[in-house]
Amino acid sequence: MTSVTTEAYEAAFDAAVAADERIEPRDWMPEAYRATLIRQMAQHAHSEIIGMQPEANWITRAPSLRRKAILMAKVQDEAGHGLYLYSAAETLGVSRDELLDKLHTGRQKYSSIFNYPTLTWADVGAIGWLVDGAAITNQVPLCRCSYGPYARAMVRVCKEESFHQRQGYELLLALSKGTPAQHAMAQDAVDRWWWPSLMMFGPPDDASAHSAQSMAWKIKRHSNDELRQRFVDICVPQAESLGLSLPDPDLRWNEERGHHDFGTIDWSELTEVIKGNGPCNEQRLGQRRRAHEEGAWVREAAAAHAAKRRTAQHTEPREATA
Ligand code: FAQ
Repeated sequence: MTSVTTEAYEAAFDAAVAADERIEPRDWMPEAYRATLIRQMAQHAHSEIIGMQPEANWITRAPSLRRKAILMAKVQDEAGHGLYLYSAAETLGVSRDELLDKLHTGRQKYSSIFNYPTLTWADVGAIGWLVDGAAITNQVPLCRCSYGPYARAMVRVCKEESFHQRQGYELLLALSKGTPAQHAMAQDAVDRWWWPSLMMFGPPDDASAHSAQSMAWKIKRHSNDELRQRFVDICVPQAESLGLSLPDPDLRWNEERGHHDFGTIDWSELTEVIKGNGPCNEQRLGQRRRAHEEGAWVREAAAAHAAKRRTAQHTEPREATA
């Protein structure tokens, strides 16, 4: 391709992004745009499937049949989200095997939040309310991402996440209104999950390596700090309705800004968790690698079955349709 043609392609790409048109898999795109999307979408997909682990830990111990059925459906939904996202990433020319290999060898990340333990049943509620709540706040703008397959996957994911957030809220409400011991369990879970949930939005804007470029490409529509602030503003009245407090003495309404001020986040904790030193990093990745190895026979059987069907179709007698 001559440089004149490349420039023409670049101009067409820039014009499409400026006009809020969607970039589709067969469209020309800068290599750095493709790489950024693969990085973010892979991290997102990995988060969905690793995110199944902390909650799945409670499926066998859910306190009622109703709660168990809800939790099983939620964990299955997360697996589904991973599949939509891996499929969407594959439209960029990478294979699912390659992405999983990068996850298993620590060359791609997943969300820091899933490296914390689920110590009590109330943690299932706190994950639904706070973690799914943060995920929705981050992902609703991704429904308008400039890359078509990612944006479309997000529409369905957000609908399901919204159900997840409500089930978490409802679970916490039941505990908060229950016995004093149940109320204390709910409060303890919120105390432990609040700050890690704020870290899900990523480093502060002045330390976010990718935000400016991703926003210029309209992959991200808002900065990490904007979305974090939006999340805090949404959570404060919800915590009040739940009858639970948020563990931040500096949290207060700022009339001038029209937002809640909140305390300083311990960014060294996020850095450590991302580096692999969180409370459960080793356990989560170990479990993921084991599940992948133990599932090898399922992938092989599915591939063999597909190959058999293809052969059968080719050798089927023609008279049947003549
Ligand atoms: N954890 O320059 P930025 C869910 C990394 S899904 C780990 O700000 P960017 C559903 C970042 O990758 C939750 N790493 O980066 C669910 C980059 O590293 P790199 C996942 C983090 O991409 C609920 C570096 O730090 N959601 O919860 C984190 O512009 C319940 C510099 O950061 C998504 O992935 C972190 N918290 O913005 C499932 C949403 N923050 O790649 C089960 C899509 C930052 O250079 C149960 N992703 N890093 O090596 C995004 O929106 C963005 O990627 C951000 C980060 C906002 C996460």
